[in-house]
Formats: sequence, C-alpha cells, structure tokens
Amino acid sequence: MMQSSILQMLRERPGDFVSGEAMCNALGVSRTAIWKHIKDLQDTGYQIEAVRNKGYRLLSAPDLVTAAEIRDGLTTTLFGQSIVFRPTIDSTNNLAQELANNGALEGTLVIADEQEQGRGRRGRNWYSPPRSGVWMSLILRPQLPLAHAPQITLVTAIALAKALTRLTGERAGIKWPNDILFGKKKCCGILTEMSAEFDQIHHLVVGIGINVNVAQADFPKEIQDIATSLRAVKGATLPRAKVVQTVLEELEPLYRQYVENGGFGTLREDWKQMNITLGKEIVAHTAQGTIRGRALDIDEFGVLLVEDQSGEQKKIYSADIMFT
Ligand code: BTX
Repeated sequence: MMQSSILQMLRERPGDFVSGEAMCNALGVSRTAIWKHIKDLQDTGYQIEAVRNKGYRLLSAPDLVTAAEIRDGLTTTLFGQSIVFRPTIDSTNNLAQELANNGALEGTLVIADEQEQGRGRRGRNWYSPPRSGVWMSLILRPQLPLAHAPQITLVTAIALAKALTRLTGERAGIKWPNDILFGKKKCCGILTEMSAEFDQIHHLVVGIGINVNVAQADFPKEIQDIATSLRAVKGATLPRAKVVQTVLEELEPLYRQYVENGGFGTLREDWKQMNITLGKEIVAHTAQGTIRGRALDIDEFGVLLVEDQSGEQKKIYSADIMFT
C-alpha cells in the first residue's frame, strides 16, 4: 500500500521532484521509512532520482504487474482490492483456488509474470511467457445455482472484448464460449473453474490470459498462425497494468449487473454486439459428438443455438467450436 501511495505521488508530478518531507506528511511515516520504500521500488526496476534538498523524481517505470502498479489509478471497488502477485507460478488458477478454499474475499486477484503450467480447457496448454502477457485469476463468490457457472465465462468475454477494443482501437470479437479474437486470431482466452456445494456455487475462479506484448515470432510454432497479441494489433506495446485495470473496470459493473439480475438475460444484447460467432458456419465438438451447421443465436441462458445440416435446431451447452 505504501509503495503505491509513493508511486502515485511521484506520478502526480511528472518530471518534478517531490520532497521527502511532503511524502512523510502525506503518508504519516518517517523519512527513513520513505527512503526504504524508494530503495525497494528501485530494486524492482523503477528509476527514481534522489537529490538532497529536492527529494525524489520518477525517471522511468518498468512494465510491471505488481500490486502497487495495478492499484495505482484503479477505480474498481470490488475487483482487485486484494492482489497477490508472483513473478513465476505454475498456474494462477491453482493459487486462486487455494486462496479461495482458505476464505479469500470475492474480487481477490492473483497475477503472475509467467506461468510454467498455464492451462486452457480440457487439459490443453496456455502459452504464458515471462513479462509479456497478462496471466491472472479472479475469485468470485456469486450466490447462484451451479448450472449458471458457464454464464460467468460469457459475461467475462463481454468485458474482455470491450476492454481490448478500447485499448487497441480495433474491434475485438467473442468466439463462443471463451475466446477473444482479432480477425481470425486468438488474443485472449478464459478458463472458468469452480467449486460447488450441493447445487450452489461455492466459489469461481475466472482465469484470463491475454497476449499483450508477446512478439509474433515468439509464439510456439503450433500456434503461430492462430495467435496474436495486443501489440501486433495496435502496432505498439501497452503497459500490462493498464490492461489489467481496463479489464477489471469493464468486468466489475457487468458482473454486478449479472448477479443482481440473477442471470444472463439482460446481458445477452451486449454479448451479441461483441460477438463474431452468430451467422457463421461452424463445427462444434461436444461431449455427445460433432455438430456442423450455422450458429443462429444465443438464448437467455447463454446456450448456443445451431441449425445443423439437416435444418434441425440444436442447443449447444458446452463445446469447442471452429469456424469453417
Ligand atoms: P482453450 O482450451 O480454449 O485454448 C487453448 C488452445 O489455445 C491451445 O490448445 C492452443 O492451441 C491455443 N493457445 C495456447 N496458448 C495460447 C496463447 N498464448 N495465445 C493464443 N492461443 C493459445 C483458453 O483455453 C483458456 C486460456 C486461459 C488462460 C488463463 S491464464 C491465467 C489462468 N491460469 C491458467 O492456467 N489459465 C488461465
């Protein structure tokens, strides 16, 4: 907390010195304490100039997703009020599950610079290289029946499509149920995992992976042609903390609306606006088999309606879909 307050004071005066005394007064701590925090910030990569009788001046900030960076300027009131950052982790979803099992509050965010075992659905891998993406998990505790859990993925997808469109100036689209694409390329995936008691949700962990500054050449060969990054779309790198803030700020009001209305119905139009699935010819791989046809609509429960090749309407509750 203290570090984010110091950073905030330095950032409010770009190019200028902030005196040690002003910091002591504002934060209610000693000069030695301020100096210690400045040292810590310098150790994590901030270039801060210290000049006797003038104070401190921020010269440059590294692209970090530490709690201090994310909190600085964050306007949410629920999401990200508690943030756990790790330089390296197996999967942020694992730590989030563990914290949720031990009572972590709703809105707790787990984020890492790098995942060694980032995962997608059905045991697939999610490539999560160091310092170039946002790999994070949010703990949610909606009081909803178990059957509603998949809708959280859809709500998250709306927020992500909005956030990534705002950040890049290019249109991001939702591929049902859990991918965000630019054109035909995937930039972001969502993995929602849950813990339930009887038929009520106990907690949900919403894992979000966003390729922010990943260089195209760095993607593994097998996903070179299907993956993209915000950097490639925008033609410029983006500060990762800003990406996190934008996502949390888009998601929080949608999540509140979802929980208050007890369902996906009122968000269906928002979803439709941001989707690139409806109207397309698709192949859907479901647990019951493969369905080929045209994606017609999404219903008020988030179920995908498909007209198959014999003209029959099918409901798809869960699947991997491909555009043909
Ligand atoms: P998915 O199963 O829909 O997609 C996984 C597939 O996407 C992979 O099989 C591969 O083809 C492709 N892929 C892998 N890595 C990338 C990448 N970086 N960019 C684009 N395509 C890729 C999607 O699952 C859900 C991903 C959620 C990831 C987050 S990160 C934070 C949290 N922790 C964790 O372990 N997972 C989630």
